[in-house]
Amino acid sequence: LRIHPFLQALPKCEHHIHLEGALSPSILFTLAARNQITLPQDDPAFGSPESLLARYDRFTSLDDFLHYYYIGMSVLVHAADFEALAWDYFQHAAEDGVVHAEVFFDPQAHIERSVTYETVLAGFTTARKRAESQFGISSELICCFLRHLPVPDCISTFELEAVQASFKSGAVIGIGLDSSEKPFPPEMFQEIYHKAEQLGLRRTAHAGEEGPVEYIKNALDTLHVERIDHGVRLADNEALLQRVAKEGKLLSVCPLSNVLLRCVTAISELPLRKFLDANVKFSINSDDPAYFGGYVLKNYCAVHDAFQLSVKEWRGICEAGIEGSWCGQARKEEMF
Ligand code: ES4
Ligand code: ZN
Repeated sequence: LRIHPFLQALPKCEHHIHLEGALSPSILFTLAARNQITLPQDDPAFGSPESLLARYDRFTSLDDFLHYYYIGMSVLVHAADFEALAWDYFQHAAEDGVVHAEVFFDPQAHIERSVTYETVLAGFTTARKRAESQFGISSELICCFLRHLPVPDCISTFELEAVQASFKSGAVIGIGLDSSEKPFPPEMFQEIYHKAEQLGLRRTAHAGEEGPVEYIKNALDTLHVERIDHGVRLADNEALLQRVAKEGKLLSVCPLSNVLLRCVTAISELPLRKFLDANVKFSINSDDPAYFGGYVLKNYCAVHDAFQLSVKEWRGICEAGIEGSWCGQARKEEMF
């Protein structure tokens, strides 16, 4: 895999990065020791940062990955831990030439361990401010709900005073839906998305990663999402593909993630040529960079090696990413 200086220099926006997925094995072990968190003793993968990293090469599915993802984040306890995690991500983002990042986080996974929403938000906010002042990277936070948990749990988290306050202040601009996709179809979460729409929040959802193309349609029809996370299965339905193109909705595609979690066997199998030809907008993203072998530039390079896109096509992809971002118009114009 070559590093392409041209791709590094493009004004890249990232729309699909789970901050908890930026937890590197080395930070994971450091925080586990500092916070006296016991990692599973019965899984040799947790023997050392090196053995854990080696295990990440052998994910068999989304759920196999999520098992490690939820154990990993159990080491995050204090605001300083969340700050260190986000700061590590923003340093990589700066190196990779990211100008704007809209980042996901999973509050339920922390609240259920008695880590407060305020703690999580405080750490992330400190890191975001530093990324803005030190690197000029603008960012937004998107609060994700875990679809494998009972819907009432999602709703009560959404209704928490601290969560509502973060929406009202603009600290968090929107909501997402993640974790195990099947058998948790988007329409289960209508109530929360309708409440979010009424509050004027931005809305996205993971759909068509492991789940079928119908989940993409249902996310659009029942959740009124403005973006689709992954959406690779969109290629399975020509009419829906045309509709997404016409509505100008952006897919946040995660190439290395799709290979590592075996949604496709190779990057070349992704329907990116089809999306370009049909005018379906997409951005390229890292998803869980510490788990999937690389940050966003590595995803760009892998796509280039598989598809040999033209300079014009690359510029078009980055322009679509800027247009599909949820920042203000003034910031968009700076990025072009
Ligand atoms: C995720 Cl790759 C992926 N899919 C669904 N949920 C997730 N949470 C973190 N990474
Ligand atoms: Zn994701």
